[in-house]
Amino acid sequence: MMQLYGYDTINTLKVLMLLMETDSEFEYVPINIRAGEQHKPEFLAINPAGKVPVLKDGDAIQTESNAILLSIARDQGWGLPENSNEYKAMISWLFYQASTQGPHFGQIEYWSKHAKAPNPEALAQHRSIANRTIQHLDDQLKEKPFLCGQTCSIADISLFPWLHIHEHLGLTLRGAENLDLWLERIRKRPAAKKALAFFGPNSMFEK
Ligand SMILES: N[C@@H](CCC(=O)N[C@@H](CS)C(=O)NCC(=O)O)C(=O)O
Repeated sequence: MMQLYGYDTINTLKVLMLLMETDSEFEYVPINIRAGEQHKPEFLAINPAGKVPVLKDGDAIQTESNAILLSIARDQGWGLPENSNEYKAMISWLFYQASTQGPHFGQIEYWSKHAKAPNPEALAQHRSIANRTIQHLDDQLKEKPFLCGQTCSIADISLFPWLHIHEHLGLTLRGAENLDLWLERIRKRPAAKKALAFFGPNSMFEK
């Protein structure tokens, strides 16, 4: 059985969502990154980078949430567009998530929730870029229900978690109705509901 090493975090949530969508059997192994368990030798033997999520399937160990999404999608036959242009768009969205949405939304969380000394300039800069991503996503969803077309793909799963908690980050979707509708469309999916409830009522994903 596959093992998912994770914690109550954005990148673990992505993988959980796909495991739920594909009805995959897995064992969840919590790694408490707030308590530093990611630095323990036992975990570093699994991921020397000291980060979650990690998916272990037999002797295959995979890190990087978007790479894990691609592998599960391929193995389970879910969430990969068949149309070649849509497939290419899906790959671009995964890179956009990892290079733009993830880092800037992550920095907003850091500067607004965790930093010991405030830095309003850094926070404003990351919020400004996050607002551009919101506008961009909203524009891209004008004529289609999901990022790559008519069906939900791993691009939607990858971009969803940070947007799900946008209010927690002090961001608004006012004026981004297409994106707001997309968010609701995904939240209503039974698999997304199960994944959002996975960490219990105290998780930031439960609202
Ligand atoms: N690019 C990686 C990011 C993984 C990552 O940053 N994980 C965080 C939690 S979401 C972590 O393990 N942080 C602990 C640490 O860096 O010490 C992915 O997409 O999986």
